[in-house]
Amino acid sequence: MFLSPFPDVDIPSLSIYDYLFTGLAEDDLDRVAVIDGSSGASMTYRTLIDQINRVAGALAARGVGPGTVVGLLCPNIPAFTSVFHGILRTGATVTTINSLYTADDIENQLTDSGATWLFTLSPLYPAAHEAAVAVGLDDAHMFVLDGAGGHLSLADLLGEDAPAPVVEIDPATHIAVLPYSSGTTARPKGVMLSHRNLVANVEQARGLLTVVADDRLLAVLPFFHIYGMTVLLNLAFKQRSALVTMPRFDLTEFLRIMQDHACSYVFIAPPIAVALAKHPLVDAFDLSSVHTILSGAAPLDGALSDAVAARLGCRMLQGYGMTEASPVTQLIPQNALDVSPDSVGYTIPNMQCKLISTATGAEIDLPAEGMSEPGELLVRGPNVMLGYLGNEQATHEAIDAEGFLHTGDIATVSAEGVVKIVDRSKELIKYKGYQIPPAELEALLLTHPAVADAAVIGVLDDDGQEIPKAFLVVTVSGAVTAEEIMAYVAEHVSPHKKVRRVEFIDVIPKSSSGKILRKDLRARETA
Ligand code: AYL
Repeated sequence: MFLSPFPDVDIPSLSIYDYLFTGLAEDDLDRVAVIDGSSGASMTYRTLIDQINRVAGALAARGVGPGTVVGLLCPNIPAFTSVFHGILRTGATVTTINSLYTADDIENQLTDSGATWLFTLSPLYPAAHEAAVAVGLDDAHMFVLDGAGGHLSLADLLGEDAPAPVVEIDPATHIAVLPYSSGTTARPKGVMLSHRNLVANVEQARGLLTVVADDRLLAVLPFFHIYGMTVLLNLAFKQRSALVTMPRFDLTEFLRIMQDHACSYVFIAPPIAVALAKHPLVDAFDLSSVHTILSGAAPLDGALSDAVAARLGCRMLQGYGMTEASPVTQLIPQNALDVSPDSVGYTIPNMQCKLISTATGAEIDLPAEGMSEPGELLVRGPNVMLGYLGNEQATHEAIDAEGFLHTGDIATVSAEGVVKIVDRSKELIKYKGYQIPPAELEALLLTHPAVADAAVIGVLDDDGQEIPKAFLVVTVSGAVTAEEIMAYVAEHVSPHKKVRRVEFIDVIPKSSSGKILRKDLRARETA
């Protein structure tokens, strides 16, 4: 077992609302909390807290409270922050929904999470409404933040001026959020994160990231995903800094917003690092305000990291973790200048880790010097989820009897405790940091009449970024083209899940029990 090299931090036993928003000094209340990157409109902490309480009041008056699950389907706009925390303030649980999702995906999450209320925004309204109708959620249970379809808007709720409820929340057991993750198995599952999980992860990470009140954090990574939720939304508010929101990634707009709003701390996933290192447009903007960039959610190449740092003249950090760990478990700290950009840095405070052999399950010894043997990384700490909603079996597969979460990632660790992620043993594919469960694409491909068998794995594109590739066996040779297959998939899935490469083969390699031998397919790729 290896521990965090940092001393434990105290984790206050508070609801996320009390932890972030109770007892702010007057000076802090007057600070800017959120800036809409597109329009420049801003909101102070005073306004934010007032909105949170009004949203909570309006919801509580409708019976929303402990035990209620509320869906939130909304891109990064300032209103996300007041609605998200407003729902939590009532004691209800928020299930954040990927704003790229199709109506089917939304319906599945609403059903599985048991959501009985839904917040959305007009551009997403058609898909949201279709899903709401399918699960029997009536119009009175749906809010459209900017007002559409005759639904109540955020302005309507704020105008009700209803008092925020008084709720009892046991931080350790009360489920705050239900983001969805496949973990190490096929289907997306609701990840039960308690108020304590969320508070803990901010407390564990903030000393290492050293975000300060004068920082402006660029929030292009979605708040619905745990990276944006914890590292942006919650950590920024704890530090009384300002979030600059962007609803979707567009390189020119991203660069403009960074420049015009003098962003200092920028949070990205690796594909954005590729653009920052290589794209000629970057030179057309003054990015001198940026002192730090943190990449997370997928592997970042060390040379790419160095190239971004050199081009922008900033510090490049990396974080690693999983939705199931709220999410951060390892980080390159702001002040640790000697850590290799190829690594994910040190284990954060209050966490214990293990590496186990993928062959035998035996614990791997730590080296006296140099790097250890590779093994599956196991993590334990106050940020590890309560479990998967309604799925005890998956919970027991993910968290062992000693409380260690099995990450499905293969890592090595140095004598100094620096962790490097070297491979992934689970099936999961990450496209731009988003999860794609291959089994979902395989099931869809099998519904195409010309496809006899299918397997999907992640492969690297020319920029070293992971993309999904399908291996297909066709019913009759020449019955379908790669383009037709890709178009068929694109019609049925949300854009991030599209199949981006196709290869026709004679037979899908399988074990005697019928399991796809993904290793063989991966070996074929690198051969
Ligand atoms: P989920 N390097 C390699 N793989 C990574 C990394 C990384 N830095 N970060 C995440 N992954 C992969 O639940 C890994 O396979 O959470 C892991 O099991 O969407 C999986 O992604 C988890 O995917 C931060 C910022 C952590 C982000 C995150 C991770 C959020 C992704 C710390 O500072």
